Amino acid sequence: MHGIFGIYFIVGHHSALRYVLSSIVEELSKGPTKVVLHGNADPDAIASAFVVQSAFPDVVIWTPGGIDRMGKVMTKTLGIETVEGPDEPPGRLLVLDTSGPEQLPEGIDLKDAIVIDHHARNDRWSEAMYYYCDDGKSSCAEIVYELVKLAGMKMTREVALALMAGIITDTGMFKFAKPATLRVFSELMEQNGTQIDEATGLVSIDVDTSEKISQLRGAQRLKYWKVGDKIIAASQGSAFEASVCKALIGLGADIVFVGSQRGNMFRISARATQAMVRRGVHLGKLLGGIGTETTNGGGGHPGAAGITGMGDVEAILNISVDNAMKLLRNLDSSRD
Ligand SMILES: [Mn+2]
Repeated sequence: MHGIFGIYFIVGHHSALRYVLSSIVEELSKGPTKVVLHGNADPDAIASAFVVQSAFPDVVIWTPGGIDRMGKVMTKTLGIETVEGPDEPPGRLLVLDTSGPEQLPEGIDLKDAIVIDHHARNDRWSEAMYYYCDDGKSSCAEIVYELVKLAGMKMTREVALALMAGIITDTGMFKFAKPATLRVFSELMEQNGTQIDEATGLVSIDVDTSEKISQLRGAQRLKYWKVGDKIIAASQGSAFEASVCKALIGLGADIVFVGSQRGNMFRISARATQAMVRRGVHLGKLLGGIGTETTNGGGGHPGAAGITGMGDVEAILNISVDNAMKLLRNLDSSRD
């Protein structure tokens, strides 16, 4: 099977994509399966795993890199069981919602793995037996929804609500949703009699004081650069990078990078406004490029991305800002 899917993807033929999904359905029906999720698994990842667990036999959800706060509210409310620890559970490996292998524990064998994702296409997954990547989807939940529909599964209310919550969080409450996302969402509501507030309730968390302080510190340490009438900002902190990014976008920045250093490891989150994305900014590609340049792992969506690795956070922040400035200048000159 190796490599065949790559050809289908380039052809992009609808029935060919469906063929790959049906092959995946067939494989998962054999069981057992261990679903593995990226570190700090978010509601989209958790929802996708939960749906697979409900539709196929003997599915264990493995979260070796932990679960984020919204994901934890969701697992608790829906009673979703996950296995944390470093020990690999038995079963066929299914990787969901994960942009690259570097987001998983080291030494995982990808030979028989199935990878389903909606981030920018990543050649580092080429070892996997099946790599189904649809970066036209706003969430992994939408792809998994297709998958279980093909499997002929009868959806429960809980499963529908989980998918809705995954879509809501990955689209920033529909801000980044595609028309097809809304069609899936309305289908989920209609067929299961579910309401939007039930789904948001699965992922609602109070912002605690430590997060607010991280945001304030991020603002305090902020540096910014002007390119034309656009503003690129960068800051450093020790926690809540994504939340600090959001706060700095709220202050008026168009593109933001927030990094933290832990020992010799660094972590950077990046965000761009939708207006920037519409003008051609793709932070997933921008950070992915840095990952290749520096052998760190980076990737993500056009408007939200991250990079982790070994090295000096300040240096990588500088490279990120430089690349973003170049990108904005190029976009400006290509418009003239
Ligand atoms: Mn996702």
